[in-house]
Amino acid sequence: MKKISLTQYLVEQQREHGRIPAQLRLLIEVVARACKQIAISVNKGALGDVLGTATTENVQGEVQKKLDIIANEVLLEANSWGGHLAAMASEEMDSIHTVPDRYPQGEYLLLFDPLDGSSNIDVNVSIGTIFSVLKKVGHHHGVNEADFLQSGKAQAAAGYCIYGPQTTLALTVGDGVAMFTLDREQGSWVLTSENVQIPADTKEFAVNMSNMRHWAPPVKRYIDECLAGTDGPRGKDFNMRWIASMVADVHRILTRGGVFLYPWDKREPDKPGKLRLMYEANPMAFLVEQAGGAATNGHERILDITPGKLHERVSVVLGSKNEVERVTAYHAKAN
Ligand code: AFP
Repeated sequence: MKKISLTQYLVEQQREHGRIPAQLRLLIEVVARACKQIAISVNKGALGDVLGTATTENVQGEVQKKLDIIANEVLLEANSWGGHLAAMASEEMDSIHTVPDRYPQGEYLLLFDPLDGSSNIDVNVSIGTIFSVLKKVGHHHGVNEADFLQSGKAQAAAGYCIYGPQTTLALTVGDGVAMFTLDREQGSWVLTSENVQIPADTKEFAVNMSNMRHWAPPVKRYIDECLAGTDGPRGKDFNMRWIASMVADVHRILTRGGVFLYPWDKREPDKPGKLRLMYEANPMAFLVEQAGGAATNGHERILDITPGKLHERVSVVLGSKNEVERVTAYHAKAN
């Protein structure tokens, strides 16, 4: 593959497909640069004052890690001056963050989980940043939370950066998925794969098995059949992976296939699931569908869900199309 930079890729994509107008290109480049900055902090580990917990809690009522706050600050600061954004929303902030009045407001809305997989920070396991881009609809001045409540199929772009053995950025603007690896000598993002495709079948599932006794019957049935292997109805053995960083589990699925489940469970029946719709499930569903995979909440396409609240949660089943369809079919039969 020709070694081209992120900038050249975006310019050529705009020339070819016309989906990356100047403001969106600037947004993507600014977010990619912010991820490089976050990677520097992540890679410092114990050598920088970045491990452990801060003294604060986020809107989810979770104790924040120092890196959660650092990553959030980096993204807010990087995106404030460019004139490409009207406002931002983050897992780490109760309400939306509008661009300061001293800067021009743009037409895009940026949502992010600045540091996904926080429970893995202090044990040196891959973590990531997830982002989703919407366009502000309507021509009213100013921006409010309601402007963000658009279904995932309205996304203009989505992506993540995984801070692992390599630092890799995955991106879609609706014309397939491309991946860029950080060249640390040059400090630049280099295109390392494009037109990523998820195999429709797989022998690998990702779920937190410790929750098994709390799942709804269709999920239990699906996993039991995977565990039954060649002697069971699936007639093949399965492997299991659970990294507990959604970015890392999704990256593996984009790279070699698989199915990821974070389903509803009966411990908190009013909570549809653990993962957040707007800045975890929607961007990952966009990427997975663009790579030929599928993503549902067990019943319907994640990208079709109309959000009611900025921080609402959702059940997630995503990855290899045939497996996601099987889990969804088991839910339909159960209803
Ligand atoms: P943290 O950011 O609190 O570690 O949660 C990560 C996450 O939102 C997602 O990245 C993982 O897939 C999932 O939660 C892991 O959840 P469990 O720790 O319950 O397995």
